[in-house]
Amino acid sequence: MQGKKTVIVTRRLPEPVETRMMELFDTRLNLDDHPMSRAELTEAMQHADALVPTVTDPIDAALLATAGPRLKLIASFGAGVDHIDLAAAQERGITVTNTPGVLTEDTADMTMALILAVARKLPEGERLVRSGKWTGWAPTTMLGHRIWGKRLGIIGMGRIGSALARRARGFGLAVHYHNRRRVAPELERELEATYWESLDQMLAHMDIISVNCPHTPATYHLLSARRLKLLRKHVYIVNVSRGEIVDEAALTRMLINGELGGAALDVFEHAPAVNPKLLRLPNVVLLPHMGSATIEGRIDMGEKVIINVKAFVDGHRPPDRVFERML
Ligand code: 8YV
Repeated sequence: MQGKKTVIVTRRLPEPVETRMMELFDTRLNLDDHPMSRAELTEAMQHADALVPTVTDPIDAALLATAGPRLKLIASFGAGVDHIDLAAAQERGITVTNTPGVLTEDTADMTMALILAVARKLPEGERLVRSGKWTGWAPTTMLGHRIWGKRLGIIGMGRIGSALARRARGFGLAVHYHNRRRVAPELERELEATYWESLDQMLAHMDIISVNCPHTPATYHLLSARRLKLLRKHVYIVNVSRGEIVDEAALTRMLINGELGGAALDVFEHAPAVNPKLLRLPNVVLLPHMGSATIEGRIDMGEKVIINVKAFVDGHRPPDRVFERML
């Protein structure tokens, strides 16, 4: 009888997920949770039957070229797969899976929280109280902007974009969106969303922009320096997707020059490095990639990973397979 398959998990996962993985597979954990070095990832690629990486592990073509003959599955913990070279994996006959669906509501919540945080100056107010310098209420200080009645332009009307649209309506925002494809008429009606085929056109007419599309070669710097210039001066930009979608240097320049209302960023182009100039700007909200960070969400993501690995080792097709052509 064949022994248990070796599954190497690159980061700590919630305890119930790790426990179940230990029961089912010969699971190797990263007990001190350090982001794995290139050498450690190479080692893992050689000894695993299935690798469970996260966004902090760049699985590029050169690393995939070092994979041992046993490695047949990369079951990524997360929805985004931009850290994995899908074409190279496919070429080597390695199946890639992700964890879609289970982090939708949490990430949409975080997007809404960031819209409110930047428009209503939540971190600025918090910093003032904590500084001990708050001298009391005044009619003209800490004034943000009303979001009710404003136009929200969602870039990417997938699961998270749609979940954001549902919330946004509750906050009185007019929902607009740009997507590669117009969504089904029923969904558009339900969301009361206005479709813009031209991203440039949409950008020129919005008050708030939210980035909710995946990072792919086609969306790299989608919000380029040129496109950012199309935005009106009061616009807030919110990004909970991937930093690479926005030209961060151009965005920073515009914020410094007062050409934008503000930005709320959960992700950064060179994460975990953050442009130091951003740190000095008061109208910028900065979070350390927390979009899906709920214990419930992370357990659900782990559950998806387990189902994908278990299906695969049992000889079935894992439910959340990702192919390059799907992007
Ligand atoms: C995850 C994310 O926490 O799922 C994604 O794409 O960006 C995050 O919410 C992270 O990617 C885990 O690998």
